[in-house]
Amino acid sequence: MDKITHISNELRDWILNTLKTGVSPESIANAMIKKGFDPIFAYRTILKLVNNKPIETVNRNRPYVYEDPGIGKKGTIISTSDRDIKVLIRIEKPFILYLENLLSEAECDELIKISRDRLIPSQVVDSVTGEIKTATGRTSSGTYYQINEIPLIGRIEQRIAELTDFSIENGEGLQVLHYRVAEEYKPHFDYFPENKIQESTGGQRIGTVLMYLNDVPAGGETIFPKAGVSVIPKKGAAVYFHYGNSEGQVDRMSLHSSIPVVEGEKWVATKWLRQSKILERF
Ligand code: PD2
Ligand code: ZN
Repeated sequence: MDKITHISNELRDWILNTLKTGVSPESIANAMIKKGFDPIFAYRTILKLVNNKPIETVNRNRPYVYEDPGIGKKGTIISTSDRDIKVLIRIEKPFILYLENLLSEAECDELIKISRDRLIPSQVVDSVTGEIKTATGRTSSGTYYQINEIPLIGRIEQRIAELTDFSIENGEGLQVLHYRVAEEYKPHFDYFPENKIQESTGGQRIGTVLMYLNDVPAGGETIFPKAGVSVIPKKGAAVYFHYGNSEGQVDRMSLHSSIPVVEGEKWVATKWLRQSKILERF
């Protein structure tokens, strides 16, 4: 079949927007080639759109540049309109905060209660293709909520927005996860592969708020292996980690996992934050 040697205005706009989000020109050219574009045409087109700057990305091979996120500029007690949250541990590289008192005991119990009947096997984003699929590395089950689906969710979302300085629109729907004994989530990054970043859905993920809904008798820690950090689940506490900067780089030090539960069960709620507002939701 003949290779494609022209681009529509829509594709041109998409490429320009995607370049702005920090995706490398090389990845876009490769995605075009995969879709049937003539390789020389794809590279020439992208080269023109980046004004003949070198095709190799400006960011790719440079070390990640750490920037203090909004939450990092606040003090050790972060007051939101309905709750004071305490920063107990702060790690700079990768950026991780351990936060006490993000949720009340009653909120944790209620989230577990409403989620129990709607759990389905968890899925993962393939780190190469970006496809969403079930995988042996993630044996938990979970459920998603729409933004402000019920007053409890809306209240938590408002609190997270005040805590992090990311607007509610930058947040994906809250996810509640359940792990039984031996269930785990193997090491992964929360950010997307470059070729799966879409401006209309908020661009790259750059921060995660992981809230612990119960105390786990044994196992179930969240581990950051490259940083040598192990977070022990505590009901109502949370860990915030930040792994994307204004240059579109992502921090590979943010690799993390949930190790197998040894005794009891583990419940968490996750709020992923995008670099811009999510205009299209599913
Ligand atoms: O449940 C956890 O501790 C955990 C660990 C790593 C959750 C996630 N990642 C996640 O939801 O992305
Ligand atoms: Zn994760």
